[in-house]
Amino acid sequence: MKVDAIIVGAGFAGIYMLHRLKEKGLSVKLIEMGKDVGGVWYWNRYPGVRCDVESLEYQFDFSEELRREWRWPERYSRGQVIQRYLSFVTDRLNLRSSIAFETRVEAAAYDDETKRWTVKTDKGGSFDTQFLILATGPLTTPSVPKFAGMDEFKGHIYHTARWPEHTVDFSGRNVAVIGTGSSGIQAIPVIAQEAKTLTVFQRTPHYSMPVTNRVLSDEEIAQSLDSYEEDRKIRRAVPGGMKMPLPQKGVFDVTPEERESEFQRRWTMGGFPFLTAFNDVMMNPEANEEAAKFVRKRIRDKVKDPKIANILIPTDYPLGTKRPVLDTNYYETFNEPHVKLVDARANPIECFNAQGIVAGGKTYPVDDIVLATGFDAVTGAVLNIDITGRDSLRLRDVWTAGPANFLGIGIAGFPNLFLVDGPCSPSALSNVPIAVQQQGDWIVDCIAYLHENDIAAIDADEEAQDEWVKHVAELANRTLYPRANSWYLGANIPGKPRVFMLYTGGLIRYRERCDAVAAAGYAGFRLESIKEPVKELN
Ligand code: NA7
Repeated sequence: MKVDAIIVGAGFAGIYMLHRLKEKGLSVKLIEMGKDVGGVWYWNRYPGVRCDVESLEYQFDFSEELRREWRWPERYSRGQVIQRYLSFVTDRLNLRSSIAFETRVEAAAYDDETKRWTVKTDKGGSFDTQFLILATGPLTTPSVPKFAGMDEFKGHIYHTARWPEHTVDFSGRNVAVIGTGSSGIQAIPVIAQEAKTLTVFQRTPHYSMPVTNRVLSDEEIAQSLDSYEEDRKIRRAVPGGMKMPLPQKGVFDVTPEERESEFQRRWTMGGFPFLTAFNDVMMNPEANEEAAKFVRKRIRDKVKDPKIANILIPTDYPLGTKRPVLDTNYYETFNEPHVKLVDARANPIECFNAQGIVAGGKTYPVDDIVLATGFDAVTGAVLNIDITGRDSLRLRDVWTAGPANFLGIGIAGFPNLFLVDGPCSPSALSNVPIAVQQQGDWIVDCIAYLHENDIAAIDADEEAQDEWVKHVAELANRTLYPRANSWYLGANIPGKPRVFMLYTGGLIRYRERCDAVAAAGYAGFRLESIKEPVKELN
């Protein structure tokens, strides 16, 4: 089948790309491995799954009608509600017929003669397309640790990112959860309410802040609709792409009393505003430590047994450098008599056996095991596709030392391939629905420019790419982010190169750079027509 563009992935990024490209009159097919749209919100169905960005922010804002037609029930949405929202958007924009569901893209190869891609799927389908747009998402490929004896375990093993569609009933069952990132911390209090016993295996303690979720009132919804235009502007004038109280001062610009009071105020608000109480928390280790000390105190307040509190309290990496978690009753759950915490750092998991999990020489018998062990993040889903560019260059070989691209959008040697919400872009460090609209608009404008100027292919220049990768690393190194073993760095996957994979400079700076490149005739990209050899425009 011959099309103008193939999009891979039906999350926020893919749906927006599909809408914009169809609007421009291109023939487009979106290929999605799930049975429905939603991306991470389709697959993450585990108990307690919730977004850590507020509902009124975490949605598209390109259409006032869409906003008026959808009613968010809660301040922080359940994953299933966001999936339903994306399904609503898909139908409302009449996009469903352009999506091939339950289909996985296995390979994509570029032909330098025709300047087109051949995309192959697991259903035997083959597409001939000019543009290949990878909207595969940063949190798509589950990380499933290979514990010895997994096959011997007699009970059920679930992964939070591949939760069954049917309801899983844990009543009367002895359950183990491995992992205490967002997925584990959200699931643990909910599973604990149902299970007979719950044993949590924690390798690294996380910093978790109260989400303070609540039902959204009609007044709040009406107010957000009244300020639709103004809020759109605000989102584009702040680095994170979401309306949130911004800091004016550094931690040490105020007295200790003022600091404590501001931390407390933000803590009570709930959610990420705590992290932005002061402007140097993510940059200055001493400032960060003040915020971390506040959180540690709150954990001690919540957990009755000081020995358990000690295991739950992070001390060896800065607050916020592993993605902080927003929870409801996480720490309090460890006060329940049927909930046990195993320090899997002091007593590493050795293997599974027929009865359960063996850690520190002891068997913990359980009926069910929940792996909340995260993702091969940011690059996993891209590299799962066997992508071959110019001169038989394989992306898997090119990215052995970490992801490289220009602007987080184009990869040198892989013409007409665009990444959305991918490595070296703001992605999960910003408000994703807003970030993907900016990147999507840039890509649509770029494709229009190519058409208008009779250009058959666009390819990132290697020098521009090297400079961008260096810039992304330099920005990250100015922050505290590289100081933790996080998925941002690939540190959670054995053998993965340790490279900070996201752009920490914020959406404003990122947009300015993207716009400057476009305004200069796509400087930093090589533009090629079918007949002529490479034309250097920069
Ligand atoms: P995360 O945040 O990567 O958390 C995974 C957790 O699983 C984390 O506590 C890991 O410990 C733990 N883990 C992973 N492998 C093992 C093994 N082999 N043994 C013991 N423990 C292990 O993934 P999530 O799904 O919770 O969240 C991902 C993002 O989704 C989140 O940041 C939000 O953006 C939404 P570790 O810390 O590596 O020691």
